[in-house]
Amino acid sequence: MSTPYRIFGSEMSPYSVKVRSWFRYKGAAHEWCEGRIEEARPYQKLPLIPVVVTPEGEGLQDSTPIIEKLEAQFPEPSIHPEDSVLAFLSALLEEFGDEWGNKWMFHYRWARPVDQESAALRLVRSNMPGLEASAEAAMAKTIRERMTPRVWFVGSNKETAPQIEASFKAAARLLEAQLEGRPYLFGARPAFADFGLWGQLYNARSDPTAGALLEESCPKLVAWIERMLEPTDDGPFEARAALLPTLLPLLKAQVGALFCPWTLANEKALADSAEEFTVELASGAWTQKPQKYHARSIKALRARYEATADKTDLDPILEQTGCLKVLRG
Ligand SMILES: N[C@@H](CCC(=O)N[C@@H](CS)C(=O)NCC(=O)O)C(=O)O
Repeated sequence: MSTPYRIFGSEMSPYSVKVRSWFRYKGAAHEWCEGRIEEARPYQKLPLIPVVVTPEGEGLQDSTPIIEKLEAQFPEPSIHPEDSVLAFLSALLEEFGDEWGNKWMFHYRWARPVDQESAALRLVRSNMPGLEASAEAAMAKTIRERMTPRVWFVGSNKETAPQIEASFKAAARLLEAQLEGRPYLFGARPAFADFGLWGQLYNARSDPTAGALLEESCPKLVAWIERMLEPTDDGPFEARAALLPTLLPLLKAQVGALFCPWTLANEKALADSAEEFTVELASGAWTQKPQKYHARSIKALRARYEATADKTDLDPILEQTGCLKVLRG
């Protein structure tokens, strides 16, 4: 038997489980390597997980390009709807999940003592399995002390915390509506959007505070979170007319009103080498230090937009939901 792909990651890393979910969906032979990051060091260009090592010994990083590259090698069943409008909206939601959804997850994980304690202990168990109880507790304390002040990294602070929490709750309700009568966001099989959003929401659900919020009021979303652990092809994607009534409100209230203006402000701050930026979002004033990685991923999304040959139907949707400006750069 040939060597399978190896995924070096953690159950606690949204981008790692996202890639694993894709591998499971495709039925592509892989080994999940948790707590073994040392083996991946020779392949790692950035100190981040996941790292995928191919059977040929090539190291891949960055979940979105990893999935895009491997999708070309494992094209069936495709994660991209045939309808180019839906395919683009799915890619937009994937980016939104990776970048904005990460704010929900990271904020809830490190904002309150109950979540900090739970996450720190699970991180120790994932990264350093087999420690004795006292060593485990000491390490969890160190991790908690190191991670808690880092919420600023995703833009969480006194001013933005209520906005992040309101966005999480509103998005959960909108996703709940999207999942009414369908197992995945775009129909009977998972799309790119499902993978990006799921990594973050699966992790949020594992944390006490965010998990309780989801359990309380979003049964369909919780069922989807469980389904996406081992996603299956249960039929085709649905048509635009069936999907847009619930998709448009999500795009408008979350992607267009929050994520897109935030993206533009973040990008401008990086171009100006600003230490910090403030942007007026629909939810209020938002101040944070710029996030470097994000400027790169939005460029990739713009390239996808440019590559969409016929934008006749796409542009009006992007315009009405407030998402067009950011894509035109
Ligand atoms: N854009 C990257 C983000 C990867 C990322 O931020 N990974 C986090 C864990 S979820 C990480 O490795 N952080 C540093 C660490 O855990 O040491 C991707 O999509 O793979």
